[in-house]
Amino acid sequence: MTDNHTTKHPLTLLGLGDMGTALARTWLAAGHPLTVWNRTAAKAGALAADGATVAADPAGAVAANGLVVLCLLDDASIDDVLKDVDLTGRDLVNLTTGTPAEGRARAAWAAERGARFVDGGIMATPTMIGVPEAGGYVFYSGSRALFDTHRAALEVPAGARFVGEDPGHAALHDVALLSAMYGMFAGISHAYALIEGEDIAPNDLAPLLSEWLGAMGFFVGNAGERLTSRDLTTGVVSNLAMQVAASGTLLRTAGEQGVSAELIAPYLDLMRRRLDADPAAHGGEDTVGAIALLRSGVRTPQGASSHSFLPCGRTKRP
Ligand code: FVH
Repeated sequence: MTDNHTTKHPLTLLGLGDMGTALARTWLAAGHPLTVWNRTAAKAGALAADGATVAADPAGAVAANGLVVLCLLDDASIDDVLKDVDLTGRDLVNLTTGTPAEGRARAAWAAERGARFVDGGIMATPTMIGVPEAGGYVFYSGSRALFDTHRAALEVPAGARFVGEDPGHAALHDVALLSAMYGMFAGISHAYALIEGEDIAPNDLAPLLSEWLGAMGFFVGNAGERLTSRDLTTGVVSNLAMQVAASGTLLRTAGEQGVSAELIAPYLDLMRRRLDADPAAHGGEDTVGAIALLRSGVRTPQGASSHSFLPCGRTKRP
């Protein structure tokens, strides 16, 4: 502990799971006076030894400081912890993973209780917390005034990126990035399954996969540009008609290797449906056009809704 606690930013943390504990350690190491509470009290023991004040209950923890950070399992657990607690005048920062709708509802809930609110989406694992070179950060959205007031404390565990005053947008950014990550995990899993039982070592495929995924990373920016310009055809180098034809090879190879295509088939199917909707219109696109079918939520070539932000050709509802 440092001698200059009074110049530091006192705060309360509710939730001492793996992530909450990692957060707590960074605030304590930086000399911020920290009050903690956890449903299972034993998890607070090591932090108490490092200087944290352990509150007896959530009400006591919330009363201790103006800034109250939540790092609980899910949105429902927030109700369990805070349903009977006076939040008047508190600044709530919710680092519990949730949906955009949960973030917006939680902001309204906090306002009804006289609290300012910011929602957060943590883009880091516990081991990346307090390790700036690991590159972890947190998306924040909601009250800009709250964020500006507490920014210095919030930047202690990891970088802070404010993404707007819509309290749903931190979760939306979080889930968008996580969804892309799981898509990548799915492709990698399929690739390793394909070589299993062959004379190809996973450790030999690994650098090839990394290199290839890095090279294909251009698709992120390419898709962003096309979604913005709505130009799906200029400069396309691997057109949809060719990619759909080639996708049969991927599916046959999965069959030959005895591997389920369940992880890659949905995306290949989406490409095919986009092409089938209007081969002349969509054959010269790349795969960005398939996003229009996702927005429709309808699994037919005619199913894209009028809400789509992409030109859909004949994919709009008749
Ligand atoms: N760990 C990770 O890699 C990810 C990284 C990205 C962000 N997530 C989210 O962070 C939230 C907390 O995650 P965590 O890793 O700390 O999760 P756990 O170790 O499982 O700890 C959960 C804490 O929540 C408490 N809790 C659960 N249910 C209740 C309840 N009904 N009432 C009160 N507290 C509850 C639990 O208490 P206890 O089991 O120790 O008594 C823990 O403190 C989460 O949203 C991740 O999605 C982590």
